[in-house]
Amino acid sequence: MKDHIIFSGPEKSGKTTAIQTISDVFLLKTDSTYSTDFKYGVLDVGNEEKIYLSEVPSKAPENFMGDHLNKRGLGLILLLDNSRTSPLRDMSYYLNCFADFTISTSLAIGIINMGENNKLSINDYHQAIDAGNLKPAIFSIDAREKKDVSILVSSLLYSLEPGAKL
Ligand SMILES: Nc1nc2c(ncn2[C@@H]2O[C@H](COP(=O)(O)OP(=O)(O)OP(=O)(O)O)[C@@H](O)[C@H]2O)c(=O)[nH]1
Ligand SMILES: [Mg+2]
Repeated sequence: MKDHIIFSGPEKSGKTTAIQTISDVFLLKTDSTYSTDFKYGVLDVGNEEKIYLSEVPSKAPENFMGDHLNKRGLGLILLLDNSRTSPLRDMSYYLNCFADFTISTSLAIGIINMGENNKLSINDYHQAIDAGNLKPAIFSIDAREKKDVSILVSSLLYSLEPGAKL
């Protein structure tokens, strides 16, 4: 059963914050069944179904995509930080790390700190990604705002299953 959403992205791009912001069960904790420390949250989607929100560390994230996450992953939420030196390079690095996973699942991208500098627009991200033939939803978000993170997660779920509700 596919019931995990993977959160990844560079360090301090808001992964833990986003999971915490949207999690229904406020028990963000480490699951010792994984080989490393995984933070995760839980989203209650009704009918006693739950979606697990799992944070993959920023460094060498593909190394943490064990069988469990590969089999149970619904898709990837990639968080980027527009205030970093090379956010487009960050995007291409993480998309590459997860290429095998996203090809068979789904992808949505959230970008924090869009308002704080005018370096890049959402359109710049879209154009950079076009080269890869991917058309994910890309949103400017504040990972501390529940509405923003909900829209991002919803877009990932809608792209998988029209009619899915949060
Ligand atoms: N300006 C801004 N700050 C944010 C946002 N989301 C999180 N932060 C802050 O950025 C810092 C890092 O947030 P985390 O959620 O820990 O980021 P992370 O991606 O989990 O970081 P690592 O796990 O260490 O890679 C914290 O101080 C947050 O309060 C956001 O959308 N905008
Ligand atoms: Mg974190």
